[in-house]
Amino acid sequence: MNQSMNLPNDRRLPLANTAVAYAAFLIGTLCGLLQVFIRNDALTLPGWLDYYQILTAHGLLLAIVFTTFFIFAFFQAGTSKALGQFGPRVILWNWIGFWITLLGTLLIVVMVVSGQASVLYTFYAPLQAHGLFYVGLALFVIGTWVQGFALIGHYVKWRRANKGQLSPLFAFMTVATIILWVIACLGVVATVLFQFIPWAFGWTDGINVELSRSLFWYFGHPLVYFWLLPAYMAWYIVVPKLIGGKVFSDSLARLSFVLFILFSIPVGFHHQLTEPGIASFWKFLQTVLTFMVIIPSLMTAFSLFATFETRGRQLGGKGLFGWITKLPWKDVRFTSILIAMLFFIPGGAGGIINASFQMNELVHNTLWVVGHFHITVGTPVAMTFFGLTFWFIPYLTGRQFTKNLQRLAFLQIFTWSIGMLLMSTAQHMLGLLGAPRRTAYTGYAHEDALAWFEGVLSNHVTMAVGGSILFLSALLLIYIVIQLWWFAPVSDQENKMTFPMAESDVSGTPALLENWKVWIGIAFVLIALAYTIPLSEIIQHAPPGSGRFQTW
Ligand code: HEM
Ligand SMILES: [Cu+2]
Repeated sequence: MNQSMNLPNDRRLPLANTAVAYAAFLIGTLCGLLQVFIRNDALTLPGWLDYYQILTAHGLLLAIVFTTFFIFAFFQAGTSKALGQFGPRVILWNWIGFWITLLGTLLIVVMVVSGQASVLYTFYAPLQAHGLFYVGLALFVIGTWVQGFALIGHYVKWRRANKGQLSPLFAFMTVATIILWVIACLGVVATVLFQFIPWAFGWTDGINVELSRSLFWYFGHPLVYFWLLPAYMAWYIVVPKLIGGKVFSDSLARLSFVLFILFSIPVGFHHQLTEPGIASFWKFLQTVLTFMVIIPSLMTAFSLFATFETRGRQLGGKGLFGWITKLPWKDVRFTSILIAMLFFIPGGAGGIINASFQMNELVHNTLWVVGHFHITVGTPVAMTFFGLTFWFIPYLTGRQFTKNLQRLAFLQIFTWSIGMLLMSTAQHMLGLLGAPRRTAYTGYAHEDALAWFEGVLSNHVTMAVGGSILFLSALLLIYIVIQLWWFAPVSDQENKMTFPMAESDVSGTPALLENWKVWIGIAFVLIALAYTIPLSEIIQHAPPGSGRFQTW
């Protein structure tokens, strides 16, 4: 600890964020472990602890807290590297934002732990949590905005000092992600401030459920891009550097991020395909817009593999696939992220299935969906963050990622991959056979249906085995994090970690790509097209507001 006291602010800030991220990760994965055993009827909880309480904690701690804190750590360290050291105001506002986000997090956690907010991480009305839970959510969002705007302030200053120049790719992508996040949060802020808080504190009688769900999903889909884009930043910028290559195309990279801003927001209805109260036309329109995201996704996939192939060939790889063997597989910082990418191939394909109007009918609310997000956010994003952690903490603490730790890191990503393969495959299969998600036990189905759940893979036991391996892997990661933070040898000059940022040639990149006014403008036009009419219909034709339900 003493050593970290002396670190400069642009190190301490990301370290503070990383600490919260990994604390949340540890508790969150422990909840996951309990879940797989409870669902498998191998564990019964004591009366004071409820399955849905644990599941709420799991979703929030991993999908919201772990991701967000880690992302800000990455942004802070990366922008101070790409654009130069933070000034005192940027530092101050980042800290203020960090503390507000943390305060919000603690309030949320206290409410969930004290059993007053078992509403799951989507907090659908008419389930009602204690009012302070929603206050916690609001603080959380405000805190991230303050950190986000502090970083944008740093960026604006750089642009003023470097008139007419495109910003470094890392900074551009950070700004794009923060813009996406701020626009996305408008929905959740609206429903929390104007619907949930007045309702939970008893200032209003009922809540418009459909409106709250629609506003939630206006936020909930771009949320997944808020997780993904920082992982893509690692893929576009960090990985090429690790393998000794360059960014394949600067303009392609920037264009793909711009397209993500445009096409990830006006699409929330694809989570509400089974809901009455939204006319099919609007669901259809938003589904079409959803599929537009395939374009920047494939652009990303193409660029990355082109970088790998170019580099592999430079290193002497021959034939169609010879370049693959030339990549630095022994470097866990690379290998972890490559495996993360591979998981994203079935993950993305599953997403296309989920978003397809008819196929959604089959998988909706089943364990399939749980399988899906564990091979999207739970592995491609999470394991990219693990891969970053291996150099990021040494970079921040000035310690060494020793050979022994590197070996443990391989074991960690290997076990995470195996555990996830087992767990998510079981979840996908069980889901196809009709096993529901978000239920504490599954023994209530018809006996014929129960027999379907006795396959080798389509089995809650397989899911539990996978989940247990995952939890062991999580513990191993925490061990590595602690070592890198406090115990690994302090690095000498030779072993010092740097922040790997690949070169990106901006000479062919049109300046228009960094004209945020244009892109934010188009984003709002698309949002208005996709949402104005259906939302006003939901408001005008609303049934009487719903009363509160507390099922726990
Ligand atoms: C030890 C590792 C993990 C295990 C054993 C695990 C297990 C599970 C299980 C069994 C469920 C479904 C429960 C149900 O529907 O009844 C679930 C839900 C979920 N998991 Fe995980 N998980 C793990 C890691 C992660 C990670 C790393 C993330 C994200 C970064 C994540 C995000 C989620 C989310 C968002 C849900 C949905 C919660 C809800 O339906 O409200 N999980 N997890
Ligand atoms: Cu979505």
